[in-house]
Amino acid sequence: MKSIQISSLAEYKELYQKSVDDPQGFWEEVASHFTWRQKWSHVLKSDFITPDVRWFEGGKFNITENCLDRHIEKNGDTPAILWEGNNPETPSVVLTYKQLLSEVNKCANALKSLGIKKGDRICFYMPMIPQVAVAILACARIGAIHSVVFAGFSANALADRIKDSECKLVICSDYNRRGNKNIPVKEVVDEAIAMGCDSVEKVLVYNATGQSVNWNNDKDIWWENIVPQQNDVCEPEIMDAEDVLFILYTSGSTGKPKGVVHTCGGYMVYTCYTFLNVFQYKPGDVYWCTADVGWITGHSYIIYGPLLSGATSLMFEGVPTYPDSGRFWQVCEKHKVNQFYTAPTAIRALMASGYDEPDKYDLSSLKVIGSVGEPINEEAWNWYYEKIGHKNCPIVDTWWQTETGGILISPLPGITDMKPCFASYPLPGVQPCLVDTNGVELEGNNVEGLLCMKFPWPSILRTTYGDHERCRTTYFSTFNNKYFTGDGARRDEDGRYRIIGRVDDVINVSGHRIGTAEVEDAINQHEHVIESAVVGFPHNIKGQGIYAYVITNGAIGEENAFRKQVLDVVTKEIGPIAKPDAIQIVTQLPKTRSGKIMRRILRKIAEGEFDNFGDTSTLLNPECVEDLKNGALTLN
Ligand code: 7RM
Repeated sequence: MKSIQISSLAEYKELYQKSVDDPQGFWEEVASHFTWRQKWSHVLKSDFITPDVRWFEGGKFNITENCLDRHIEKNGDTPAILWEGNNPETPSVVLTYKQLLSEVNKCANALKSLGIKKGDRICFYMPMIPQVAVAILACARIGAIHSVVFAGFSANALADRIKDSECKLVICSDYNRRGNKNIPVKEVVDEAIAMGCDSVEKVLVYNATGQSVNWNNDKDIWWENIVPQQNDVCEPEIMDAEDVLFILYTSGSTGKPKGVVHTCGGYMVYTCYTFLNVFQYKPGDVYWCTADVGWITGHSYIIYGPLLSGATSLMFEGVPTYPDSGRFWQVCEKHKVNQFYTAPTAIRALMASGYDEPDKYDLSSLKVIGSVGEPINEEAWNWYYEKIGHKNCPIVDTWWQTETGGILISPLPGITDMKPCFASYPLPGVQPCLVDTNGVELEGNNVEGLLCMKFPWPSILRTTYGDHERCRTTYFSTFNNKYFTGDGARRDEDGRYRIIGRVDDVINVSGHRIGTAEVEDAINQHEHVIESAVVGFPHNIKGQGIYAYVITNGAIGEENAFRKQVLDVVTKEIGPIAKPDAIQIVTQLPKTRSGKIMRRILRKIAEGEFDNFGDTSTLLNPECVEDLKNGALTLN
């Protein structure tokens, strides 16, 4: 392998085969393209899939040296981050690799001056501004562990996450500009800290908007007062490949969100390898991923993957519809974007708000367009292909998860073929399989089943923070010797995968994972709620919407006022992204004799499907089904 980038179908096939026959040899070669201070003792210590896997153990390095320092000599003046503000009038900001390294080092020295050391956890609650990238890399440079929380989560949700990983420092901004809104950020952090986040010693605040905020002299520090004056040299902390790089919380089917843990070495190798291959990035290209850094897509494909590759990564502060629904395309035109990566929900929303809107912009710079986060429907795929890609750009429908760290299944543009709505083929190094509910592997093609992985890849999660057993039971014990993804999928006659969606109690709303249990717990906080059950239903724009069935104590008064209160409770407990689209007030939920809610029935009714409930003979209260149907809300 001369470069990490695959350039032909023959090479793809050859490498895929090699990665199966000799995974150690395959990954050893990929890893040799990075800067290590000391070579690893083993590429991989396990020949089956387990969270106890170790990749490149004994290898010493720092990921930021690979993201920044090693590009300086040849590409120091190449833009690393190209920032576009919420307001189109705001001048863009460019940080070259040289400048970014200098900013990161200053910030790293500031973190040190605050007493932050290797292994300490830092919580980020930040808008999409260059400083979030600077601070994340600064954190990694000194060996501290970042835990980025999406700035749309509520104070409650933030507090839970800060407490779970006992963060010493919170880094935030004063406000967050989004569309024509100015959202308080520092205020939410204050509120969260007041909820008993005793581990937090300091709050580092970046003054992004200049508006006034409450100030606590004991804890709060302005970024402007301690970062700019630091020395711009900071020797990177030398890390082991298996030292923790970050924690990122994600929702599962049960309980509270889990802190998915990724380690330095495998994550570095895998995100760079996938970035270069899936987007076929070439020097000089401008790459744009519209995700928020609060999600895994932002971590892997705005920050680490692109910077490890020496790419120019565009970072956008705003929203797709401000000042109007042409904004994405205006930014593509303005910066001559070559690779564009977004979510189906954004594509559907923009298609709905102006089918021909993209025609007003010159999108001829685009070479590859990508999709991530949820299944893309055919209509959206076609619009994206025709109106954005002008039938010249391969669409990379990339399937992956927070837990996988990087893209596992995706077309390689210009290399493998493409079929609408198919994530298609696994990348070399990835061994997917489909199993039935008993865990029996489905051989051959044209089969449908549960998507698993049979062999580890370098950026597989290592644990869920503070609860290794939970990691093992959630992902590695449903089926023997396999990692279970939670998704259902189909393999077509040529071996391409089509992802159908979650088979567990996780709802994918606009590409964001939300556990039904989490939403139920939030709704149950309302004083007049006795019990609730939440399911997903197909939603035209969001992919899935949230449908809540609620049993009340009868003291709720006017129903719509009550519904509004329920939405407020959910906003307070989790954040606006988890607000139900429909709340049906019911007197009973369909339950089995063992007391389990039969969600299948609730899903059907939410879908507007009133028959074919399957076997309901185990229902304790079959009479409630008629009432549920009668009270059903019509949606979409
Ligand atoms: C990257 C990300 C993971 C879940 C995953 C799927 C769904 C993601 C696709 C997709 C169909 C895709 N991480 N998903 N990508 N479904 N096609 N290309 O989204 O942890 O937040 O979500 O998202 O259900 O399990 S995530």
